Amino acid sequence: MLTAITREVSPRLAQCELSHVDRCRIDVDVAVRQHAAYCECLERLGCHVVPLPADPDLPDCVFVEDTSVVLDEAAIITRPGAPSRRSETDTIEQALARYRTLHRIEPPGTLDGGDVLRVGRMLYVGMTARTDADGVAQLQRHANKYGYTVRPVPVRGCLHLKSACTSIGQDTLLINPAWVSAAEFSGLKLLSVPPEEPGGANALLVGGTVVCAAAFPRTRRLLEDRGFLVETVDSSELAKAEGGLTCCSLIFKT
Ligand code: CIR
Repeated sequence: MLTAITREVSPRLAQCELSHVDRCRIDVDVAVRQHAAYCECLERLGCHVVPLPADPDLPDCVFVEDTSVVLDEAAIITRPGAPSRRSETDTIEQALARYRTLHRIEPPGTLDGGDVLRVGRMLYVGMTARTDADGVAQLQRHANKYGYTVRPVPVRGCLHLKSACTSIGQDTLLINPAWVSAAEFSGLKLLSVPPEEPGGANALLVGGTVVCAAAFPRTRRLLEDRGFLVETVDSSELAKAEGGLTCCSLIFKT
């Protein structure tokens, strides 16, 4: 079975962290509706959704992906790179303790889950403003125990590695080569998003279905033409907070 941990949208979402996106007005009610539709989509695709309550003091708490790295054998609670996001991990840690042995990234290291792309036993880790060398080294120490290899990957022009590429199944990565070099992923099949849809590279694989944001119709068509099963959700309001589709859930086997 697949379990998906999600967290409700904070009423203070508009005070979120922003790095590569200009601040514009965010309608929290719309974000809440879009997030509910996202959770329904996960349920439709077979996930048991575990919704956690928002913390009004944590504007970015809906973006649970950044708070941990969930492997089949254990979970690593991160230390998010943005200081305003550090205490998001408390609630997630409590929720994950039911399912996995926990390890933690300790200060001074930083690591955002959005920078960790898992492909089989390989963990590609984006070197970004949120994830530093100490965070990667700590992740490596924990993950090595379970037989995973960690490979740091340079990223430019976007927030996280998974803004630039995501795994869509069939040994294939959906990638925006402007943000991460295709050469980092030798041995994998790569599908480049249309250049006019750079954010399309953040798609979410759930079971055998690729969930794609409604803002990227060309990416959707490309995926369908290549035989992928695609579902679309509208996440435009969460995108104003620099959130993609992977960042709103922690999906793992239970
Ligand atoms: C942040 O800057 O931390 C949030 N506003 C957005 C985080 C998105 N997380 C993700 O894509 N994994």
